[in-house]
Amino acid sequence: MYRLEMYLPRHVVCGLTCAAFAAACSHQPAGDKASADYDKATGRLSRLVFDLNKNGKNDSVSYMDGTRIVRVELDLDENGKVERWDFYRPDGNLEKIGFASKDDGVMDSQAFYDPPGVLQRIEISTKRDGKYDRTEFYEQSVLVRSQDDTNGDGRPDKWDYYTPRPNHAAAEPAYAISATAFDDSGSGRPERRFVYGPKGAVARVEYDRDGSGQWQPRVLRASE
Ligand SMILES: [Ca+2]
Ligand SMILES: [Ca+2]
Ligand SMILES: [Ca+2]
Repeated sequence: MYRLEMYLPRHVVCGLTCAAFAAACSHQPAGDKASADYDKATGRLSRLVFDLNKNGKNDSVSYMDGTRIVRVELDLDENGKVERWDFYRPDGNLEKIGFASKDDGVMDSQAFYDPPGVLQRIEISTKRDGKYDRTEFYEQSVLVRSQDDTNGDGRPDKWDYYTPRPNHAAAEPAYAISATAFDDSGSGRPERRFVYGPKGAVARVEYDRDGSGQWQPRVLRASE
């Protein structure tokens, strides 16, 4: 995943405010030109339209507060629908990236980053209705936990836990699922969980009905 702020927008911003822009434009193929809009009241730069993949057709829009990038919208396959949104914090660091998995202009996932640019979590709208009902949590870019709101009441009711697999084969995931927990009564917390064995089969079922944090195991019989 590339970091947009590392190359183009700042150059474009600079280009629009200094003589270097004219030189840069001379290397563009024939076609669309980059354009800029300015706030009528303040005169500050508010919007840039430019050709990120340099094929002669504009594909990206950067919303600006002067020289600060607020949000960049990307349509790099130029089908007229945004497939990616980059959001920036006031300090210039990347806050999150939104994606349209169907390349139709409908954002259905958003990946959040901490200030050094490290992935923290991904929120997913599984029904693509603007409600983010699944969240995946990452540590060192590896999935460690996820939670789902399976009944749409706005609260998670299913949790999955993952164990990193640092020596995994290239074609295999970097994690293995270690447990799945459920909220059976609507309490808002895990009450029952499946703990998986090393080969992925359920090794035991545990209960924490009273929310004490003390899980009581129940060993499965062969018939179960
Ligand atoms: Ca283009
Ligand atoms: Ca597109
Ligand atoms: Ca729920």
